[in-house]
Amino acid sequence: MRVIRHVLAAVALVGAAAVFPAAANAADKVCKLAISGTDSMTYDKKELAVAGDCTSVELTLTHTGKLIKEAMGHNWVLVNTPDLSAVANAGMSAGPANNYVAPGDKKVLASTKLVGGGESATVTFPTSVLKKGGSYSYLCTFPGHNSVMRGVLKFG
Ligand code: CU1
Repeated sequence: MRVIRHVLAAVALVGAAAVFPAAANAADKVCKLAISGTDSMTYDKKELAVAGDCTSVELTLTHTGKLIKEAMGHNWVLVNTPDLSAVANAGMSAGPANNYVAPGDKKVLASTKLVGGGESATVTFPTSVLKKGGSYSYLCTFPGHNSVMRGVLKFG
């Protein structure tokens, strides 16, 4: 009987230890955002807001059109606003095989893959890449799209 009690106590301790990592993550807050792209080369939103207590963002881009991605592909790329043109140009050079995002581009804060009509893509990124009170730009880097497919993301 005594042995069983010891075993139960050990199991309880292991259980408690397993709970601690979860408790440490209790402050994590994943905030979900959604944006759509259309066959008319537009996003449905010009502005996105992320609350200051979000620790990460899960953004889903949905292409609500019917055109294939080779003709009307869209992605969602987050940058510091002054880097917008540089990222768009580097993306164009990188081409469709890289979803029009230059591999390893440090100016890219987050990006989804390229999607065509009826498809969607999700990217999750930590808000540690953002500054509280900051304002950022997002764009579609498919060639020619960023002139109209761009918007502002605010954090905090
Ligand atoms: Cu696009």
